[in-house]
Amino acid sequence: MKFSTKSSIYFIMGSKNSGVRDPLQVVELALRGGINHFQLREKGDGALTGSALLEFALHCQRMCREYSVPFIINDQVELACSIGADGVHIGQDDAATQKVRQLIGADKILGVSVHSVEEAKIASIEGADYVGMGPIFGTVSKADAKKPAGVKEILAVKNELPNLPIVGIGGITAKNAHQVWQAGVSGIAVITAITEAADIAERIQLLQASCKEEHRT
Ligand code: FQP
Ligand code: MG
Repeated sequence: MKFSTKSSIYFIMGSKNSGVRDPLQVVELALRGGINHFQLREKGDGALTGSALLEFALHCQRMCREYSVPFIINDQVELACSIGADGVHIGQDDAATQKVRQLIGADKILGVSVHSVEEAKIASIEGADYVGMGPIFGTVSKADAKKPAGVKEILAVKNELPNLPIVGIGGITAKNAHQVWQAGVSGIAVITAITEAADIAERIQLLQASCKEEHRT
């Protein structure tokens, strides 16, 4: 399965990201609202493990299937393989790209976090379908996040590797998303922009509109 290059609202969430709301209900509302990709990112304080994680992942997978939204798992390649997820997202400190590609097979989606043209070239050669780039703005969702990098490096990667889909991440909101689309990304990844929205459907509409208004290719 290849990464769709059409403008994607790429929602990332784990069971601890939904505040007072039920995480599965937030995922359901996001799917109903029209997200295009879903990544299960279960990490940090109180993260589910073992059979509880398996059950949560299977539930998310089932819902994604109902909406024909690719279900991608962050970091945990073994879990992704064991339940037949649609894809995996890994970073520079996670398993090696080539090895993960071998494990998941050619048909699955493989996303790799990169921070430079050099890393993007390597990821692409080693089998990435798309690269995640950020943090573009300041983020509260990742404890070990690097400093905000803006869109400069995204422009450089777009210039060198025009056919490699890029997903922007880090502090993206409905208000600043147009800057990210303008840099030429194929998708914008958000956590809190959706999890903290009072009205999730309305927020997703705004994120979608941010692309239509400002994305000129
Ligand atoms: N881009 C994306 C995506 N998803 C991610 N999870 C990351 C970047 C960050 O390994 P990584 O990946 O650097 O950190 P962590 O495992 O803590 O998320 F493009 F898919 F939006
Ligand atoms: Mg990772």
